Formats: sequence, C-alpha cells, structure tokens
Amino acid sequence: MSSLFKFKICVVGDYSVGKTSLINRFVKNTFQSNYMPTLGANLLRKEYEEEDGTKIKLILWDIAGQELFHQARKQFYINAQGVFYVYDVTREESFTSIRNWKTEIVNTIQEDHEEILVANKMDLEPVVSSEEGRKLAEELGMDFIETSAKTDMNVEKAFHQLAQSLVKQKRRIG
Ligand code: G3D
Ligand code: MG
Repeated sequence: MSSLFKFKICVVGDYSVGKTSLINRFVKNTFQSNYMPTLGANLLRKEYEEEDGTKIKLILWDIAGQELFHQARKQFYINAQGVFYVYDVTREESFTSIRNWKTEIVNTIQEDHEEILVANKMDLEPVVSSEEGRKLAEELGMDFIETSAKTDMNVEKAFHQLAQSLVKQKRRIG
C-alpha cells in the first residue's frame, strides 16, 4: 500500500547562508515557484517517491526579505511541520544566530515539529567546526548534517532526512 505525505517546511537562517541555493539545488528537477509578496516568501514544491513507494510532497518556504520584521515572519511559520536551520560554516555569527532562530520558532510553532541543523558551505574553509555544530544540534534536539549547495554535497540527503523524520512522526501519532 502506498501512502502520500505532504509537509510544510520552513527554511530559516541568517542572510546569505545559502537558504535559496539549497532549495534551488534540491527542487531543480521539478521546479515550481510562487512568490508571495504579502508574506515576503517564496514557496517551492518538490515531490518524490521513496524506495518503498511512499510518496512525499514537500512545500518549502524560503523567506525572501531578511528585512522583514520579526512579527511579520510569524505568518510564515504557521502550520510548519519541519524546520531547516541553516548556517554558513565560514561565518561564526550565522552559527550564533541559530539559537535566536530557534527561540523565534519555539515561540511561534506550538505543534510538534521536526528540525534539522544544516552546516552549509562545506566546500570552503570552515571557522565553525563539525564538533561545535554537532554539539549545538544535540543540545537543541535537532538532527545535524553538513552540506554544500555549491558542490551538491548532502543536499538531497538533508531534505530527505527531515522528511523521513516527519513520516516517522506521522506514522507514530497516526
Ligand atoms: P540566502 O538565501 O540564505 O540569503 P543564498 O543565501 O542562497 O542567496 O546564497 C548566498 C551566497 O552564498 C550566494 O553567493 C551563493 O552562491 C553562495 N552559496 C550558497 N551556498 C553555498 C555553498 O554551499 N558554498 C559556497 N561556496 N557558496 C554558497 P553570491 O556570490 O551569489 O552572493
Ligand atoms: Mg534567499
């Protein structure tokens, strides 16, 4: 029996960490984009099938304007089931910001959700070590993965891993 799962995933992180690049890399085969000017966000859809026949549809929300107010960003998170927290391994402050993004999400999404910490730009010389990344992920109760949108390292894997956690959660709670 095949099943279809549909999830809303928000991609957050500081300016220029590679959010849009990661999403574009992942969805480039079935590219569909709707810009929502009222929300200052871009929505992209990606559907794929897992080996066991499970169909997954992801709606990825990419925040467009970093200048958006804190308050305005809240609409963007409504009903999100997954969160992709991205930092740039060459920029320490983007790593430090993850805690602030987490706080903002925690204060907005009340429902159960799955999260992954994404260390992007691994093709460059990192200033934030893998160890630091892993430690933070553990502390915040998230999965952790290292990626490069540029060399296409682990990009699909990162989205699939988050989706798999969501499927598991869904199957648990029914
Ligand atoms: P954002 O959506 O988080 O703001 P973008 O970030 O996806 O717009 O990426 C910001 C810049 O980082 C872009 O460079 C992009 O090409 C680059 N970038 C994104 N991911 C990677 C990566 O994995 N490795 C490297 N080396 N660069 C990356 P420009 O020059 O266009 O501003
Ligand atoms: Mg962007």
